[in-house]
Amino acid sequence: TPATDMRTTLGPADVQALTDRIEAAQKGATAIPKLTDDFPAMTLGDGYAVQMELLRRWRAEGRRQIGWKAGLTSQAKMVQMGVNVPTVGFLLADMARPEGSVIATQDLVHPRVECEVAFVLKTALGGRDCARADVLAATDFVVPAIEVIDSRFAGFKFDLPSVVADNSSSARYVTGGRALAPDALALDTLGVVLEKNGEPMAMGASAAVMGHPADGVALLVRVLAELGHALPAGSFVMSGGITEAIAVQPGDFVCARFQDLGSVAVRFG
Ligand code: OOG
Ligand code: MG
Repeated sequence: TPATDMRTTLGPADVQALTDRIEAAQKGATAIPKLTDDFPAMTLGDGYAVQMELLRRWRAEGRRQIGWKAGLTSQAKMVQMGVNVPTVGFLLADMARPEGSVIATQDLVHPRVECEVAFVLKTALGGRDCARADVLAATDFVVPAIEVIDSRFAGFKFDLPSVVADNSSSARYVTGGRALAPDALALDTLGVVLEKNGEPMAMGASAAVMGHPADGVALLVRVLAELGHALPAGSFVMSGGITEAIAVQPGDFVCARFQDLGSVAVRFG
């Protein structure tokens, strides 16, 4: 399945019923079986139909969208999750948490942390042929981020249609460090170390994301173009975890140290 194959099989009633399941699991922080257990014919396009209905509902509730995230853009993440197609998810303003704050795990099922390069756009970006140079030209600055993912599927086990419907496991995100213009650093060879309670748990370089993190953003733009979306100026975009994700528990302290961009830290309570 290419990342942009949006063929669908589900009818509107099934999309509503599956969105109900995801919405309840996210709001209640409860684990549910993956959606393909009941709908084995679900496609990537069906997963996005559910995700877009979830986004529509939450925006109708007054929640504000700040941007998007790419997921499963590195080999480490694909191997860890057993899914070999990158995905996208939406980010709401109320998913953000301040650097140095305590993130409540009681609102989450089984959180994990990832280290990612985030992009903030100065101009709009869209189109089916978006490439690295388009992303770099549209970028105001990059900033280091920790993403807290939380699959709503039991055992953190899923397949491509299910994880896409679950908004690519989006839960929380934290930015910190320092913002730099994309031409002020070598964006593809950034070293990163992800620490938990002072111990290095994972390390890598930003090229792990499709060769260059801007390629992760370009992929996201192309997927969204297939879904009829473009990114407005000011969008906040996360390019995908560089290393595998690390599970966290109450009391854990996580610090992601990025070459040139500084560090981001957060605690779990
Ligand atoms: C899906 C989300 C992956 C990333 O950065 O690769 C993701 C998951 O692994 O649960 O956010
Ligand atoms: Mg991520």
